Amino acid sequence: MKKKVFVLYGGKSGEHDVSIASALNVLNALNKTYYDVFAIYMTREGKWTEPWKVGDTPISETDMRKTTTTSYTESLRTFLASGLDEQSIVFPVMHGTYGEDGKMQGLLDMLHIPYVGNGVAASAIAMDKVMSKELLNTHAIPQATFVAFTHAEYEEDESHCLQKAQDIVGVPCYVKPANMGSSIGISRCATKNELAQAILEAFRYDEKVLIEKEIVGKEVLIALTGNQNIRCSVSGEWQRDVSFFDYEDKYMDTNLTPIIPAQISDDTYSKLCAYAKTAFRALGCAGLLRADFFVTEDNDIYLNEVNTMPGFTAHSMFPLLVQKTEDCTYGELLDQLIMLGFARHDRNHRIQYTKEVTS
Ligand code: G1L
Repeated sequence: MKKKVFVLYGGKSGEHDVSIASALNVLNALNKTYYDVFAIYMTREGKWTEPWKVGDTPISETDMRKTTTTSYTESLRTFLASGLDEQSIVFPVMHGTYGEDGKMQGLLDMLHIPYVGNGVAASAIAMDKVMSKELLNTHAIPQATFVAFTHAEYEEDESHCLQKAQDIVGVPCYVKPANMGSSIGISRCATKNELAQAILEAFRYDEKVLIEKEIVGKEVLIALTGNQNIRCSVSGEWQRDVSFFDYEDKYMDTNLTPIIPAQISDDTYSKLCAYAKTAFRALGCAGLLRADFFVTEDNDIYLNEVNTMPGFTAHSMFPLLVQKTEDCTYGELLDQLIMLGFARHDRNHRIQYTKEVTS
């Protein structure tokens, strides 16, 4: 019998369009001889559309933005009644329902519905840059020196917080909202005079703010796949093509070319893999993780961030790294992740069952 794959995409987040681009690739690449494929769109307003079936004919971005919306509860009911069975799996190509990761995963857990990728805890922790930095610190993974404040702490004693940031982190530094979902609200401070302004800016987007020391180095990415057995990809980096001018003679620095493997030594690569695997285990990841590092001129290594829901178009680094490592297609990567999703679900079921029997 064919498996059913329900691809969830869109959502109430800044990454709405990123989600659509990624889900478009996923929907078209899923092998329709193995799977009955359904797409479920959540609008920017947070309304679910009816699941619609994707056939052999490739779909377009216009198809994906169709909004035959019903209210949240109505279509949630539709979704749950839409013929989910033992052979069904959800592929969530979006951040959590309301921008906080882990919520959709929690809902699916409670309904015993298998899904692709990371569970509640890993998704929620990775979403919060402060929580993930604190957790990974306890596993001796090198990271840029940082401090973090809640809005309440900062309000209570601003000058103490500023002093702490200067003493522990110093400048140049980056000030970021803790929430992983927002790429906005991030500033670089070259002098201490810019700190207060940058912190206030970051507090516009989150209750918690992270201040971290600037690391000068190149960013090297590693893709991890698996559940208990973690597989580490080759490394990758983006090379910025600065030699482009557009027709208006404006400087374009948006051309990024992937370099796979990254230009690093074998020794550095082994260290990156070891740290990446430690991070995967520390976060309790399932299915996949992208670990992003800085490698300095002196080959010092710092983990920059982990991503439980990495960019996922056919040209994104995560798929490219896995494809290069496993010598597989984008479609075969999806098969792998789906298989891992079912395997994790079966294992969780067995654990729950065993506990019931022994109690
Ligand atoms: F399901 C997977 F494979 F775990 C998965 C889910 C979501 C991989 C990658 C993503 N990525 C995204 O959802 C996004 C980067 C498009 C966020 Cl909006």
